[in-house]
Amino acid sequence: MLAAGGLLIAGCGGGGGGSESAPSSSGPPSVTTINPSDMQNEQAPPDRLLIDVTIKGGEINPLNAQLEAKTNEPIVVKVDSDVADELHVHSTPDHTFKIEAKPGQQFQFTVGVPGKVDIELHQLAKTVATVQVQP
Ligand SMILES: [Cu+2]
Repeated sequence: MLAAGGLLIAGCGGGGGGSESAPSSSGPPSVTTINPSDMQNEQAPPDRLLIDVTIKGGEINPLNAQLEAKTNEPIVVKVDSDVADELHVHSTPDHTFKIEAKPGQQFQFTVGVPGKVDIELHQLAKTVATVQVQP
């Protein structure tokens, strides 16, 4: 986890921890600079989770990704693959999708029970991502 890196992206629904900001009035006068470059690196709209998976030459991307979703939020898995495999979503109930050796495959599901959901490739025996499903 790299949560301490200061790369907190606002609006992801995560976070949760209380931020303790001690007011320091003893130091030098604080320079307030208004920075017009707001970092906005949103990759996916907040109402669904898109996972872009590439399987090529036995390499899987991403691998062991840590993602978050909400209950009943659509989760879309896009797969470009050069081998046939089986995508297994360890939710309750679980989902199994047949992956073919071709690009542009798309699978969608929702998870109705909060918890950790592993998305696995059973032939390659790898975990693509683990989705923390929030209630
Ligand atoms: Cu499985």
